Amino acid sequence: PSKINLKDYKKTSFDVETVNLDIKLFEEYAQVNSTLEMLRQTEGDLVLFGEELELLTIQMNGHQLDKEDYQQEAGTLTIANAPDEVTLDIQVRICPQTNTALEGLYMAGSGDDTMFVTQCEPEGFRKITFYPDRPDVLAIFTTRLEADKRYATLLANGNLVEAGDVVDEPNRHYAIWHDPTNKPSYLFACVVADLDVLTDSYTTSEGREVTLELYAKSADIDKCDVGMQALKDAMEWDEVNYGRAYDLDRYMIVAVSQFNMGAMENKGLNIFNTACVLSSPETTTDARSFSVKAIIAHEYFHNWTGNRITCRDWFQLCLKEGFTVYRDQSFSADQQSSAVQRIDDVATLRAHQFSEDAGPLAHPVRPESFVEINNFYTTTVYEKGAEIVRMIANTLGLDDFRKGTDEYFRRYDGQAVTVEDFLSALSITDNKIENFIDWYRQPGTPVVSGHQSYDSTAQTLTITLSQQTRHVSGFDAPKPLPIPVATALFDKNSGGIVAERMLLLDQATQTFVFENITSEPVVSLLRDFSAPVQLNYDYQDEDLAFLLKYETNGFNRWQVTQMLVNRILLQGQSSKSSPDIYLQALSQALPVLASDDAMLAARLLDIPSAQELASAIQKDYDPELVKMQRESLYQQVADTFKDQWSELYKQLPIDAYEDSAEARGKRALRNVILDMALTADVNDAAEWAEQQYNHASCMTERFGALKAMVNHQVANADNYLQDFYQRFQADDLVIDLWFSVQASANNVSVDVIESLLMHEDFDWNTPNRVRSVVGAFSAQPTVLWTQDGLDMYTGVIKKLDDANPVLASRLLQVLARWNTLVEPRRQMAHDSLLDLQKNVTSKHVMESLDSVLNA
Ligand code: B3K
Ligand code: ZN
Repeated sequence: PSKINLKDYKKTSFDVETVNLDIKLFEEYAQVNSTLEMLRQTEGDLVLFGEELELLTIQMNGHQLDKEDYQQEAGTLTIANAPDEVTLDIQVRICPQTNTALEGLYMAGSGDDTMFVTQCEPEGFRKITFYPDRPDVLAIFTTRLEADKRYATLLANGNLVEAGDVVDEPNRHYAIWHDPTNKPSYLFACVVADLDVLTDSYTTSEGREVTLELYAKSADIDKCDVGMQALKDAMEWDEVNYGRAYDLDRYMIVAVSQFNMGAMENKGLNIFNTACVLSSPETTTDARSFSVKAIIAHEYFHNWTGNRITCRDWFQLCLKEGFTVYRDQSFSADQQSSAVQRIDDVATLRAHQFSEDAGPLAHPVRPESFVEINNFYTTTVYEKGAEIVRMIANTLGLDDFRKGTDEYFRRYDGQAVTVEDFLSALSITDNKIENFIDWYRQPGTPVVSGHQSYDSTAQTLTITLSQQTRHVSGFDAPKPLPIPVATALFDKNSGGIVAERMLLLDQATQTFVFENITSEPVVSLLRDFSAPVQLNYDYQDEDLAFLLKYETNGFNRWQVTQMLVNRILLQGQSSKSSPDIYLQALSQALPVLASDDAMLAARLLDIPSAQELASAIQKDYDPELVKMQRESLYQQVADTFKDQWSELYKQLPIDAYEDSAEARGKRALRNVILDMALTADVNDAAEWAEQQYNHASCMTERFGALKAMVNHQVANADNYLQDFYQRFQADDLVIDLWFSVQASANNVSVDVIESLLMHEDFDWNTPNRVRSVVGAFSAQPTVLWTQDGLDMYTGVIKKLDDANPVLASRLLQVLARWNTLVEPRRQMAHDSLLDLQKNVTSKHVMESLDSVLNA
């Protein structure tokens, strides 16, 4: 398979004006007839893409084409010397029933309980019919669906124009949908199913009455209210914050249990993984429910950032994803404490994106080449992409950012554009953000180091900052990036702020002078994580403890605890910080916070995950050692407050369920305290866990108790696991939790995983289920990086390579940092990867494996 390069971008020779699709579903296959009206826009052949299609006939302007009239090879169909105006009629046959890759049109479910859905982004439409399947070809779609009447629900993009019975076929019916908006093929969707619907409505600021419909299986329809409310909140939020109103009369969301990722923003017809749309207090944890709202908002926001304005080519993916993630993060920050939102977003960025950027899969936010674009739906494109938009917004200031986004929507509505177009619209008030383009081009996480010097005579504080980015092979030598560093100076005596400024570091090294500073202050940097960088400032532990006490920025209070923890865990033996200062600082902060902001208090007790710690280790990473150090620090924290857990726990009794930020905070803190108490061997803690499980008002409480019991192997843990299974046997998403709590248990072994994979409820065709076992297990580096662990894990990848290469490649990416392991694990991992290479064929897995092995 060949590389595709950004620099080779060319317009298509032919544009599509309109598409008429006729999709007939039968027991064993689907017949797809299409009519494309096309117009020449530049010289050259007419090129269509098509994969896994059985071509029946093709006509051009009414004439049947014979084999010698076109050329078919490797996924393309080329017609040379086509006239300037072309009508193509194409008939193909496809087989959704055997489509396990979950791209294109596929059948989900099994037995009597099946449905047909599509996933076209990025290149799935070419598995439905021949088409110039690229994001810069925009057309008007009309879709006719026909199927057996047992599939009562027939949906496609846009508005329903007509529906009825098929003449002479009493068991079949049809529906015709018309989408008035010009759209790329990756936003096409249809659904043929038997579903219930929750209906609501929303009147936009422009006075449009929009029907909102959320489709799910009848057993799940009572779990749709949270999603529906989130949709209405998101619609209003986008009107208020970006001046964007919805543009069709209907907005549909469909829940599907077999789906490769979270959700898909198809125009007017979103398709969602059940895990990302269904939510009820009894079955869904708070964390999951909160992310349901965020994902609903994310897909809704794509209507403007992605659909109305789309990407010129897939290299520009961050244009829609980075901006849309920034928008959904801002939306979520309005739904809870903004500090906690920022903490969660940054924790995800650090754990996943920083480690991606530090390893062999590092790539720019806008990649320059790819073999398989599916491999680039990464945390770098999404989360680092969002960080860039955030830096731009903060640099411009929110008013000018809004003027810039207004201009972006005004200028490019209805077009397929580039990152440069985005920056040029945002520069309408000011061109100070032009050099942010380098953030999109340069891979690697910059490290910002710095120190300060105070001149008591001149009463000045000088801060010196410098930046350094590792040179990723295959790219130009890194150059300095514009790095906004939000800074505040704190008076050592009063703890108050004496100066506040946004420093812009855009050279390799720079000094910043603060005047009229009457005594040496403590400096707080990178407030609210103003840039996606590693900070390496020459702090004393005492400074960090001071900031934990006095910082008014909630995010930075968390950040300093993380710095302290990292110092304790990661520095060389000799210079290692002692945990004392950290524990003292915690003991001052915790009691106050526990009553003021329970969610923040819960976060302050975070100890970075093993993967996050590993991402900072370049060589001789020893998973056992890191695990031991993490656990020993956790134990020290638990022991330090041993006498207080009981009181703190009792201050948080189980109340009637409420979905407020405050109630969620209390539940989160209660679960953290329960785990701490079990760690410290507090008398009765096992009993608290059982009580909490038995009297739980919601899943957060029940699952928190179960997890704690399983991780601490309390005497009754197995009985509770069994009880949990029996209670929720009929609910797939809860059974996913049941699998994952076992697969991610502290003491998990490869045998346990193997037996979970053999369980009668395990299903290789349901990505959620695969992730609940294999994904959960991959977070256990001490077991993953053993011969048995690797054999099992690579065995899974081999198994999925052909059936579902998108999922297989995603799982493989977890092994990217094998090269940093201590021997003999490193050699073991290398051998496993080489062996895997001999046994896989999909271009998805091959491309990832090539990069990973080139470490
Ligand atoms: N745009 C889709 C992602 C499609 C992934 C294809 N492998 C969902 C989202 O980002 O909103
Ligand atoms: Zn998205």
